[in-house]
Amino acid sequence: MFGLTRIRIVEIGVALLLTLAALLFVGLTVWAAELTRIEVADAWARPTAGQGKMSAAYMTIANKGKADDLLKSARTAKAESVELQQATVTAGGVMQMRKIEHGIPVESGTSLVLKPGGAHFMLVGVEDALEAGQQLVLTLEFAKAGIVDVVVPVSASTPATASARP
Ligand SMILES: [Cu+2]
Repeated sequence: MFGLTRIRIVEIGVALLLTLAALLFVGLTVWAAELTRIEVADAWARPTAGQGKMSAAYMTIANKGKADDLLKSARTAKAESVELQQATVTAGGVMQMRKIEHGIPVESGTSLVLKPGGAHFMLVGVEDALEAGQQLVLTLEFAKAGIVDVVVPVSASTPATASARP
């Protein structure tokens, strides 16, 4: 009889441990999700011009997680490569674009605004022309959040939903 009781205690102990493990797993999953939460809004990309094989994409990337992150790179099936670029206007009024080499930090609680005249994605080697009304999928890679796929509508100018935001 004593033996049975001991087995019972072991069973209860195992059940408790499994419950604790399950709770810990759920807790860690929630914690990891909170640590890295990237939200993208107002994405759009320019149509290609004529025979041109270039396009640019813009969006607002909000880091709503608890950890600082880094936008490392981007890619799309529609282009040979996607570069992070910074546009600047020289004293002479000439627009220049240079490649951003080591990604762009997105600190916790902040938003990275990629917009015409500022930082943006440059799509290089776009084989099939992009026309307004189409869309493409841009795959972003973050140091902590990992892969984030963004559906990007092609539009000739900043969509109304994008400019309406503060
Ligand atoms: Cu550019």
